[in-house]
Amino acid sequence: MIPGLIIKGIGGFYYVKTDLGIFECKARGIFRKDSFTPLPGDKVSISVSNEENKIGNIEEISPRTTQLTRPAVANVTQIAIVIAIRSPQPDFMLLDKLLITVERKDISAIICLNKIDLDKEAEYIKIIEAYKKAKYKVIALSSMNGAGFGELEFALKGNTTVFAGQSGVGKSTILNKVLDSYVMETGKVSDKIERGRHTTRHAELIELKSGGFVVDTPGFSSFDISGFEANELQNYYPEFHEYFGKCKFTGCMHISEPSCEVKAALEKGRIDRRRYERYVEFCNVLKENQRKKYY
Ligand SMILES: Nc1nc2c(ncn2[C@@H]2O[C@H](COP(=O)(O)OP(=O)(O)O)[C@@H](O)[C@H]2O)c(=O)[nH]1
Ligand SMILES: [Mg+2]
Ligand SMILES: [Zn+2]
Repeated sequence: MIPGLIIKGIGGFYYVKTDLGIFECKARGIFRKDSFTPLPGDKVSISVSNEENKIGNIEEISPRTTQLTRPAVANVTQIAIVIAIRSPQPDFMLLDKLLITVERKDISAIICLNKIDLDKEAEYIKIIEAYKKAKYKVIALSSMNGAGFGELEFALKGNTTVFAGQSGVGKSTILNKVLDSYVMETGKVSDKIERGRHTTRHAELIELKSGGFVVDTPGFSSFDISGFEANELQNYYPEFHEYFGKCKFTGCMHISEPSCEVKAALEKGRIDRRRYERYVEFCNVLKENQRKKYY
């Protein structure tokens, strides 16, 4: 048996990268019986059935460190959430929901702020500052003039990074530029009807020359946060962490309680107000969902 990495799965075939090249493999019946499906990103052992034609069988799958469902990829170490300064306008609700989702897993997040060439007034600086307060790395990019790509490539090195974010923000364009030899389909923002054809339906790990892998995704316009209760939400805000246990009330949700250190930090400008306001909004939605569930 030889070790490998699943880089893509299509119609029951898995493409496994090994030291001997890429093998087209099937997963043995045993996985199907356990309703366990191999995923791109899985570290596997394969048996070689035909070395010349690079045909093999997946025999074993190593335990996963992480598992994403949309896209279905295993062992992702980093999510790059891409937003554009305009065209389309940044959707900060979506950005924060994505960040919450990433915080709930053992994966780190970076924010790629693309299309800064369209930002003549350098408005993007404010976005960088807001999210720096939230402890996130923000990389300002322009796929048009190449700004920020050195920093991006450094951040990608050695990671398996999934690119997420709204359709049209420039994910595929950024990846094409990073990979330069690998051509992915990119779409115009107006090509809404064509979207299906412009998107990568099968998650694929693409190897970087500098080490590491990237995964493009089709992008989506909305989704809901769910699966946890309102009082947990604060855990997914890195900028709140240093104040935990310092508020007057145990179980403080940092909204209307007196002597709250999070709110004190907000007044001092150490927490971004807009992001805090979205926190309150999400909290109310989660509370409302709980109320509906129990009464
Ligand atoms: N001005 C400008 N346009 C960009 C930039 N990056 C991408 N675009 C354009 O934005 C559109 C959508 O890009 P695409 O990569 O398909 O977005 P995706 O849906 O996120 O993969 C295309 O027309 C790109 O040419 C950028 O940095 N600046
Ligand atoms: Mg795309
Ligand atoms: Zn508090």
